Amino acid sequence: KIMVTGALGQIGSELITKLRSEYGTENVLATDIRRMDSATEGPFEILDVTDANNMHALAKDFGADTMMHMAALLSAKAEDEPLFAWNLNMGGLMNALEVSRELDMQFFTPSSIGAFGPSTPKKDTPQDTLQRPTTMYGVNKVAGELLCDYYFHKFGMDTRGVRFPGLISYVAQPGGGTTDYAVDIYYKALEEGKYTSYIAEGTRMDMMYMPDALQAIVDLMEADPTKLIHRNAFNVTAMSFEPSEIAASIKKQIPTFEMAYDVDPVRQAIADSWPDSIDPTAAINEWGFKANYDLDKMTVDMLSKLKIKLNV
Ligand code: VAH
Repeated sequence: KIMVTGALGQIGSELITKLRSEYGTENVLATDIRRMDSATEGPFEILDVTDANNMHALAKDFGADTMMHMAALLSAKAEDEPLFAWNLNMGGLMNALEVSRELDMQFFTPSSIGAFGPSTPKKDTPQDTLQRPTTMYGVNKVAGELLCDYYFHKFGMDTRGVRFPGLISYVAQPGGGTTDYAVDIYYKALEEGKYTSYIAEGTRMDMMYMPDALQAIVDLMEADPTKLIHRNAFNVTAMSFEPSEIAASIKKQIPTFEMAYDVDPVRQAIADSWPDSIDPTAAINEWGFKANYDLDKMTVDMLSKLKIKLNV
């Protein structure tokens, strides 16, 4: 029985659907700080992850044996409000780890390519390498990785995580990320036929389509623990592209699409501090990670799904 925090977030909102189809609706408790807008079936509770007592009570009452902690403030928002980001990202994580330890739960939380910094090798970034991020979000992610490994070594907790690249999806729009230009571009391509990117041409970053991200979570959590050399957190990626390449992929489907640039220095600085492409070999070798969507396959699926969602 799985408890999910941040169930209304970009990953959380689709993770709930994925987990309920894999394990049964009644076995997945969705929680978030506000009520679900669309009245979907299945267990849901209001939870502020900085409230340890409520988190413990909900997990205990539900009989959860697995915690998937997805609630967090993303990179750009965290740069705007670093203190709030620290309290939410680290306070929430510590509560989720403690509740999971007390109730003997298996544990998952995502890290990010944001856990790397300017001094990290940018090409084929190794699984084990220098991590000195220059953003509050990155500090939170590195600290989070170390904390999750600590709970594994110190308390024998079954903690597992992946370093997600930028995630692209059409269900819930991301809030406050840096890679979100790669989501916004699809909406604007259909709504306006053009997009003005806040990330500069030539800025290469790792990306992944949401279906591959959700499958990676399930595959990692079901992996044979004796095969895991690493735990928190595995590099995973499906593709690496820069704005002009996603624009070209969209142009193949919408020939009249036009791309422009108006760089946002804050989010550009964040993007520049991250790797260009990371090496997912450890995830492939230790638990069979694989991605099914490349850029063009993702573009075709995103545009077809958004045409329905936007009714265009
Ligand atoms: C962000 N989408 O932009 C998130 C993610 C790697 C990027 O951490 O902050």
